Amino acid sequence: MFMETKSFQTLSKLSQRPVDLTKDGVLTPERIGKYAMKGEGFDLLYGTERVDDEVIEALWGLAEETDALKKMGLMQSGEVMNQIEGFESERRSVLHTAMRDVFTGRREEKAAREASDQAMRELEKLKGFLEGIDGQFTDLVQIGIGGSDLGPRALCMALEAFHLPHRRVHFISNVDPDDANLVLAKIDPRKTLVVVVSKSGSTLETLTNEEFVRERFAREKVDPKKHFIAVTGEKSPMDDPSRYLASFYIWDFVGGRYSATSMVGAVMLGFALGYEKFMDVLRGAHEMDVHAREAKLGHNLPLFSALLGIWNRNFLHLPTVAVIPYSQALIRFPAHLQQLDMESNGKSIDKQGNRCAYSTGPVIWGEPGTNGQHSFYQLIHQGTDVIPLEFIGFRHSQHKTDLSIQGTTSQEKLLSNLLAQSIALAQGQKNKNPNKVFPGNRPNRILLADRLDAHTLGALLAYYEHKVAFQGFIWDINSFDQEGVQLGKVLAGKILSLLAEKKQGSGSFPLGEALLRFLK
Ligand code: G6Q
Repeated sequence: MFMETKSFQTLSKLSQRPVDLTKDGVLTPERIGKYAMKGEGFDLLYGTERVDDEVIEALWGLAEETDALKKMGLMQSGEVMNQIEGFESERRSVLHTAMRDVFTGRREEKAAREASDQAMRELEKLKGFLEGIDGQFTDLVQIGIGGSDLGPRALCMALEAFHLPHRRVHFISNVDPDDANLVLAKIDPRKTLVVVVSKSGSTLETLTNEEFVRERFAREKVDPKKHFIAVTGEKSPMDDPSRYLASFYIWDFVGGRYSATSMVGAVMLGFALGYEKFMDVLRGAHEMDVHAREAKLGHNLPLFSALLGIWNRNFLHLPTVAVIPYSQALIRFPAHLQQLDMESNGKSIDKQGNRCAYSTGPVIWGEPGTNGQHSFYQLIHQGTDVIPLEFIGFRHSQHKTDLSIQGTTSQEKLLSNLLAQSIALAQGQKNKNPNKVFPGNRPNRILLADRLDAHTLGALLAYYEHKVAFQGFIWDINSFDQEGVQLGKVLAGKILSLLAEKKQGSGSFPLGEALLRFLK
């Protein structure tokens, strides 16, 4: 479907001669002013992408021909989206949006309404729970991995400026005992809540770390039943309320990497920020959900961001994307996006099971600016590969304290760096000395908001979720399963069984046995 569209043909032709941003008179103030889109508190500045009016028109045409908006509507109404037709697959609705559809905008469709009702019940339970434990705990340890760690951790770190006083949050994800030991060295079990998060209730790393931490509590004569909380799927192996102080539920229609706004992130964020501030995260996400499904072609921010990505990936043939937040608080956000994007769109068959004859999800990576400027920007400016960038910036810092040094505040210095990089990458620099030549034409765009607070963060999270989903819709791939991740779990399980069988092979997995020899 993707390659058969008329827009695909048009874009292929246009990509023979994309706009040259380094040419005199191309990158003008008028262009910067014109190529900007607004919505939900964000400005998307894309004058530094290699697009012109014709390309933009064809990109919107591509969204229309592939029914991208219709599919977003179907997803948010609870239609089964997670499947490969004609083959065994998960066959599930994809309803992470229902986790925040708990305010005014309840959907009429039964599946979506039931999902948001379930979410509301868990939220009310959480509210009561948080009131009940108020003043009893100073620390919270979240144990979980993948989707049960990355998104929640990124959000927690992003909002540290707004954490309640005297509340600290720690994370254990890696089965590396050093991870757990490091956290355990910082906490007093008597004053610590432990939230064990596993949708499946069967993830090796999480269950191992739970036992690791339980053992420490038991050693210190602290009853885990009064400190441990479970967040898991109903009827999972972890669904045993008798072992926990409280149990909260998540459902199979919320994918791990889309679960930060479900109970997977809610318990920890509710503890850290307070219930009401956590609800601001949901509010921001909900507003972006409504925007993603209702804003029309030409005005839809995450859809346009998805289209610009497709232009760079499929027509300019650029295989990676760097996401660079000019915000220290977003230090783990690229790691979350790495999972969100690459686990969702790292696929090479379409929804009918056919091999894709086109590229799909790019490699996503990133690190906050300005720090990145002092390391990998060298390659970004002068390397042989062109790397598109998505900058994220905020007009104001989270903390009100700032200082004017030599005429500018730190926040002004941060933003000036962002703007200067965006222009330099697009425009390049001519010089007689080849070592000082910057080729330019390095596509990039800026997503700008006022301040990184709970509401804006929720909207930012949802913006990226929808960008990824839109790309999947246009590429006609299933963005909601993860066979590649499942394989790793199965193989590790096999090797572990061998190791447990007296640490010598059973003969059933010779390659594993061969590798095990190297551990001796
Ligand atoms: C996310 C993935 C994966 C998952 C982890 C943890 O979309 O499926 O990262 O979140 O493997 O799984 P559990 O929550 O089931 O422990």
